[in-house]
Amino acid sequence: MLTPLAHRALERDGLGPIRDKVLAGERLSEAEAVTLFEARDLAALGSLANHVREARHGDFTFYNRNVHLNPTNVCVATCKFCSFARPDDRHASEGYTMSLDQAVHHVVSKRALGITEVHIVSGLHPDLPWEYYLETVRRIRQAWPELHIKGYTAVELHFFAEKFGKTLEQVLRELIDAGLTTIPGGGAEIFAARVRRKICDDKATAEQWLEVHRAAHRLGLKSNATMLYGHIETLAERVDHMARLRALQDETGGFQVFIPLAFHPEHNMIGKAFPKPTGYDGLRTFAVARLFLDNFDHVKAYWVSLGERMAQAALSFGVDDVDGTVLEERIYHMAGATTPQALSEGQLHRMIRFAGRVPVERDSLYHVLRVHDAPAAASAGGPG
Ligand code: V47
Repeated sequence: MLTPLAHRALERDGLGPIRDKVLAGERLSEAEAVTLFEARDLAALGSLANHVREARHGDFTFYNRNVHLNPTNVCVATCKFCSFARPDDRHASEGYTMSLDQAVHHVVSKRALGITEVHIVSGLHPDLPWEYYLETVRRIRQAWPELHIKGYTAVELHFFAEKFGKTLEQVLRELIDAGLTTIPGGGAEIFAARVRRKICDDKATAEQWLEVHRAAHRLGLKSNATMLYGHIETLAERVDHMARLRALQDETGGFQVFIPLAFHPEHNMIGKAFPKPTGYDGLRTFAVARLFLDNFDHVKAYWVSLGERMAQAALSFGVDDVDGTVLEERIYHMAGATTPQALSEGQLHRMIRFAGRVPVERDSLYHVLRVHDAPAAASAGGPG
């Protein structure tokens, strides 16, 4: 429910008509989304997004028990924001490529932890054969039949199709046969051509990224969508990004969740020019996403990218998912993230409970595995 104070603030700032559309369940235009980004009263904007969040999910806040696998950071692309990629693994350049045994062991060794998902993201390696990617999935599937395998961004899948002379359908079908179950949202960055030309001009275009997801949805795979914010993009370009996702979602219904990712400036080519986006910017981005993406069920605050405290605050700005235990994250930590490399289930519960929400363990398709509705402990502070 919107408080009288939020109503008054929205009226005062001329946002009454947008509020009325939201409350009536009507779709917002791109211009209205830009207006919301520019709203003066962050708390009132948050209340509106929270209204939509609670109407959809109540206090439920989703997380999963997952492990990340980054089999190689060797990459032929030269994205200016990336701190993870290396041109080769021949010298002491922090470039690495796991053998198949290492990659599979990295995942299977976590079995005792009750993990339900592996999230696989690699670099665009110039030499690895197609069998390497297929075998990674196949061997994890054989060793651990019930594990969800969320693997390979649209940028990687597009690269595989080009490099190995296959259609997107062939690439996806072979991976599905090997055991792939969903596709992560990485590689989307900002769709606007102006931005991609400047920060990632040698990987899949926006149209190609969207085409991979369209093909995946057609084959019955669910997928996620990200947006890298807080660098050279304008607010209108953020809205354009979300509008393209909303249009594809209207067409296929295959996206599960939208994940705004905060730019991390350390050890990459553009970090000196663009400091880390502020908490204010993060919160308004989550709120506008929740209000604009009326056909997305979930909005995720990836705690690794945002920090645990901001992720907790985001739960009042439209967010209903905090990702998971993560286990050994590399991409953000090479870009200066100071968050832990993993959180225990207990830490995730505390983060969620002390924001007044209910932790709900989900699987990769958002089936509820367990609702942890025990009351919060008596201490007032929550996670330190
Ligand atoms: O595509 C790379 C981003 C993404 C930096 O699908 C950076 O559930 C900030 O997509 N600063 C990969 N961001 C991670 C990703 C992801 C993460 C969590 C959950 C899911 C999901 C997907 O990381 C890349 C890029 O947009 N990234 N470098 C950086 N310096």
